[in-house]
Amino acid sequence: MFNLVLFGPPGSGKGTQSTNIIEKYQLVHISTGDILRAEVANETPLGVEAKKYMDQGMLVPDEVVIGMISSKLDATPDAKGFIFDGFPRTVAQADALDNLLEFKNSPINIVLSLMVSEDELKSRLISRGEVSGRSDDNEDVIVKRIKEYHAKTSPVADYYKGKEKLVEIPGEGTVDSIFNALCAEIDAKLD
Ligand code: B4P
Repeated sequence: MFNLVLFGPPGSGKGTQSTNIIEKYQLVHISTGDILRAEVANETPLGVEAKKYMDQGMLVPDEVVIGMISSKLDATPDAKGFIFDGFPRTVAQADALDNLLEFKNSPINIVLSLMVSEDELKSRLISRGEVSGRSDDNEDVIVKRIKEYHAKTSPVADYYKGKEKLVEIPGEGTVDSIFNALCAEIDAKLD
């Protein structure tokens, strides 16, 4: 199995690059953002609860997100591997993921961290908001999401650095050039 974490701040291109990576490497895509948005759209109890946090640019509580990941892993026992997009977003989530994967005897192989400046993040998310209709893509909420990232998510990079799994990739440039840089790192790990 090959397990990859695509890491980075909101708007760094995790969703964009995951789409290309799953196609090339046949990995199962697990995006906590997509799962949560589907729960919100279906107005499930989990979605109603999660929306309160998402609309304010805050992270959804760890226990909710970890439970979702655990069921997703159980639902695809024959996967060749997983790409985790937008998860883990706290050190507690990173710890829980390591524990879940230990049961499968298949640890995280690599964590690719997309590096994008704050001005570029804001401008991408504001542009996306103009077409996506996402309730968290407006300027006020974007600023809060970036703040939440610095407070709770950036320590996850140190967690993986300590395990020698983190590779930083420049996340500005064309989608294709960034994709090529990601593939070079994945291929080097697969060899
Ligand atoms: P996510 O859905 O993960 O949202 P994101 O971080 O904004 O998106 P991403 O980085 O994937 O950006 P994208 O590729 O779309 O999370 C949403 C919310 O859900 C969170 O705020 C939180 O509340 C909740 N949540 C999710 N996971 C959670 C967790 N684990 N724990 C707790 N809460 C959680 O790119 C953005 C834009 O940039 C797009 O418009 C794209 O076209 C553009 N773009 C991409 N690459 C580009 C490039 N190279 N050049 C120019 N533009 C580019």
